[in-house]
Amino acid sequence: MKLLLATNNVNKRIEFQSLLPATITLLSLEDVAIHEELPEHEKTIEGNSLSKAKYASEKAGIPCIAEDTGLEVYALNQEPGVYSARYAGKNATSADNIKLLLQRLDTISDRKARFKTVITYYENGQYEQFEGIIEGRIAEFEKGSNGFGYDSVFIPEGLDKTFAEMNLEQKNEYSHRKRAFVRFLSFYRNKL
Ligand code: ITT
Repeated sequence: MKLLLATNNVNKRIEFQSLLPATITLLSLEDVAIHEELPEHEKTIEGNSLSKAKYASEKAGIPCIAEDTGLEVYALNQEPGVYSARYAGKNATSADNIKLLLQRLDTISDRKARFKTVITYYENGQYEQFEGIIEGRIAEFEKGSNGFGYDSVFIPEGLDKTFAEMNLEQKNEYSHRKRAFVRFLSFYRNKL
């Protein structure tokens, strides 16, 4: 069974690949000749997840999954949230985003945060969404070198190491993406 994964983020793709049953083959945007940026102009994680899945599915003419993820910091009114990828500006790197986040939390003791992923499955004008959340907190400084994005400053609840100090298998035990994916898979298995 082939399924299109609409993402330009190589790390997301690696994580999805590690979660897939062998019966499902992921197609990339390149496989279906989509080379442009996906539309992400909505104000919510759900909205952006849907707009990416809809765009890619309609353009390729096959069923598609896409996801949008945000880091929500409680003391910052859920920032950076839907703007996680561009928190420090349009062309910001993860290092820029983390720097700004740590600056904003510098004098704040409540460092509670969560990652939220929404996966959208889109097929023939119909869609379903699947949410995955992991609660945790933002570390005082970066730790670890695995993973991507904000992994080096996110510590899952009940643990004392960041996602970047874990290998992928360990991150998958807790991650927002895995939690959303498990829900998606129980829906998708009925289609196989
Ligand atoms: P798409 O092509 O899938 O849209 P993207 O990188 O633009 O890829 P998002 O719009 O979902 O992805 O942006 C999410 C931001 O949050 C981005 O800065 C990521 O680096 C970060 N992020 C997403 N998942 C993460 C994870 O599991 N751990 C750490 N940071 C993550």
